[in-house]
Amino acid sequence: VEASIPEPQRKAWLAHQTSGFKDKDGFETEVVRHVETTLARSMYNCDEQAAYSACSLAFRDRLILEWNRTQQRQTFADSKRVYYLSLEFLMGRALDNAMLNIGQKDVAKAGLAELGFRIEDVIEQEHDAALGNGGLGRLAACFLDSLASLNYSAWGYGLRYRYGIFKQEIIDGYQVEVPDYWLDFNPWEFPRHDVTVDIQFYGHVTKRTDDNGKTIATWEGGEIVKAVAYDVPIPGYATPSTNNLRLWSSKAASGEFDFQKFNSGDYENSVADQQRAETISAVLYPNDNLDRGKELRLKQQYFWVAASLYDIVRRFKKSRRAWKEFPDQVAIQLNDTHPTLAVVELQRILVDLEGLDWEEAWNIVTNTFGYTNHTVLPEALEKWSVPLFQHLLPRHLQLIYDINLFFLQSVERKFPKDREMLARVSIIEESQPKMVRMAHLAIVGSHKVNGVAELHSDLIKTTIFKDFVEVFGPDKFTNVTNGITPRRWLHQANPRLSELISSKTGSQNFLKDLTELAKIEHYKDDKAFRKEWAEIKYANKVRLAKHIKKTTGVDVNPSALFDVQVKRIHEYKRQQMNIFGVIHRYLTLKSLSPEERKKFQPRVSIFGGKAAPGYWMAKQIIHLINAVGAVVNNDKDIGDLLKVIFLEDYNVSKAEMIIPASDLSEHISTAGTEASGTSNMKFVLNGGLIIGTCDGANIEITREIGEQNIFLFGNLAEDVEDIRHNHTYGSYTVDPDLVKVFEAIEKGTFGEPNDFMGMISAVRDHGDFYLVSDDFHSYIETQELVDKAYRDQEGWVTKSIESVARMGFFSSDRCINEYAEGIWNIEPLAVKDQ
Ligand code: GFP
Ligand code: GFP
Repeated sequence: VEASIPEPQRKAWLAHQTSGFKDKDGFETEVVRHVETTLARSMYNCDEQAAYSACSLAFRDRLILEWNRTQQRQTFADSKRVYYLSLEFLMGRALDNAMLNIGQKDVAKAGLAELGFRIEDVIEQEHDAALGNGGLGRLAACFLDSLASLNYSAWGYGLRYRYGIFKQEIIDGYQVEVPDYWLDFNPWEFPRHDVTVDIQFYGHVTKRTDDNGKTIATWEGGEIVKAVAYDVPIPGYATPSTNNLRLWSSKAASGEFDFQKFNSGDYENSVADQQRAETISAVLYPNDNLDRGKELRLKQQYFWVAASLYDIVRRFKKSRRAWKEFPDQVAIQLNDTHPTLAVVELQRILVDLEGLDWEEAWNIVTNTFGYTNHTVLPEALEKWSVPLFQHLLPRHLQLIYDINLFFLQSVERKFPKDREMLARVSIIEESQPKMVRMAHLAIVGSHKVNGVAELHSDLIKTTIFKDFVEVFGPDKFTNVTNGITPRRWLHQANPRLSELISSKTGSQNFLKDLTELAKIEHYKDDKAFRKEWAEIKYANKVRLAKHIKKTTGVDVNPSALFDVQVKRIHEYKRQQMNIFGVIHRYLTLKSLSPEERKKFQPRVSIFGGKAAPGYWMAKQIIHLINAVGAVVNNDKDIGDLLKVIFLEDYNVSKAEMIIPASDLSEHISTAGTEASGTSNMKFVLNGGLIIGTCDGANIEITREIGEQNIFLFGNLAEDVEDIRHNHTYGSYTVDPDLVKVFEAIEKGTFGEPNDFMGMISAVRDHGDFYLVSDDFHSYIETQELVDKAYRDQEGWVTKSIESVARMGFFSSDRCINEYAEGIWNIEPLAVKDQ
């Protein structure tokens, strides 16, 4: 790199190349400089918000140097890069992460203290970057951390939403959605006004034949919207590698507004055009695993993939290689079906714009893409209506028809005259109106399809994608079990535990190789170690108890068992079963004499999570949790024996506080519905135990940590279909304990019963699709086992230590290495001089 800097600039360049602050004085100087110049304030009126801004800017300066060097290193190496296309990146806060990954949090802590600030308060000032709904978006964020930490040449591509996932307020027990305007001051992004792409929508296609008899299609007319790049540096842990997340923002292409309209007095419309363009990247769609087929969402998808592909192709062209080398230089991962249009767009670029033959182009396309599926719920699989496609992306629809034709011809050759097979696998669903099935397109357009946990990857092969296994053979389908980054989810979220672990493993290397956690198992009988282990959990619970008091006014006893379920609210995740179980516990306590009650294990049931705004049942669940809390928390008979807490506005930074404070967490989805889960991994890594069903990654967690360290219950995935069949065609009765719970609700114990009847009748009258009643008895029994196990505090600590020691497998580093080897065929880029 150095050699490429022209002589006149080299000296200045070299002087500028120190990354990291020499010491706390160097850090302070930078903070003061940013306060006084960038922020144009004075140190005498520097509040915590200003201190946060200046501190972030100081670290950003450091990151940018490394970012530049990393980008240059990757450009010079000219080796294969991977592009992770995700409509969601649930990043959370950046400052703490940057300080820890660079390894200068101590310097910042000391420097801020000298300037009169507590680092924790400064970190708290940052607004979460909440560009995601839940697991899928947070997985993408963990992947970026691992890709950078492992020195892979990798970029993320996403949308820069003006509004991330809504902020949740709880008012009178109900969820109220408030817009999340997070961009007021965001030091972590760089606008690149020089990196823009014009994106076309609507219009029509003309075809002509050239001199060689080849048909040339041209997409004309319609409207143009401009995509502007915003870059977010992604620091690797303990490596100078700093990768890029490029987010696209939409802008009217014609500049500020249409001057013709303006001059003719039509000011309103000229502004309206501009607003219409900006709407594309305005909001993240809240997801409830139900595909709603909104035009704006399809516009978002095309806008984002077209801009990203333009950028990827432009970068590829810089190296002047032959097109057939494209898949040797570029791997693109489709995070769910949201970016599937990229398959069609690349084919369009190659055929229409670059003049490649169909076959040659299609070969390149299919060798470039990989597709990750995150759900087997059929209602969540994306479909777009053909008329909508025809209107918005007329050329893409033609290409989809051609892709489908060639694909179906190949199926016909393999399964002659099997028309039902053709209809089942077709990319086009012959419904009214016809629909484009995006998952089918993603499978046909990719060389590998993966699920996110073993059970899930098996299920996609035997259920939703069964026919494709027959068509393509089993090798195309693979599994990569999800993982989490131990940097954020242990080191950052639970610094004391991280420190205790490193004191026993001898270094912080376990943060780079999580299997080193195994070493702590040697200390599981060490008294001092165990004592500190338990103290750390207690301290984390005290911290959460303070937050609960501050935000809900409820006092909770940190010695009680903290039982946590935090995740998106969805019937398949079964928060309703949890709250029914809480009601059962309450009724049991009420039926006991004060003496008998004393024998009960005190519990705090903690819930958190957002309901999609249009998901009525999920909102009812939130309301019931709050209604139960209002009664139980004020019942003098109950006192500390049971508290029910709903924590408002669950997000990444709250997760960092809640997860380390959990004794028990609930991962209780109906077997076969949760693809993997990743919070289950976070909880165990922080020394909490799990109550869970045999679903998703719970199964692999059990295999790693041992059956004695997890509380499993409920029906198995393989039996779910039969049970459902029986609900519909046989006889079924609701579990007697659950009947009592329903009676209490219907009697008005928790307020107006009508408010909760939807939840009851889903179980009692509408076939209990999620098997709440079938699993209830075993759930309650297993909770009793939990109580018993918790009373044996020594035994509990042993389980906790053993579990953490055996969690090495669940690092997102392992996961990324599997993708790199099995799907992307890419190697880390050596970082010299470090
Ligand atoms: C180019 C250069 C990089 C530079 C970036 C900044 O990258 O060195 O850091 O632009 O946007 F090569 P490409 O996007 O062209 O890869
Ligand atoms: C989805 C699946 C989860 C899975 C994540 C990441 O999460 O089981 O762990 O994706 O693969 F449902 P949500 O976005 O639906 O929370």
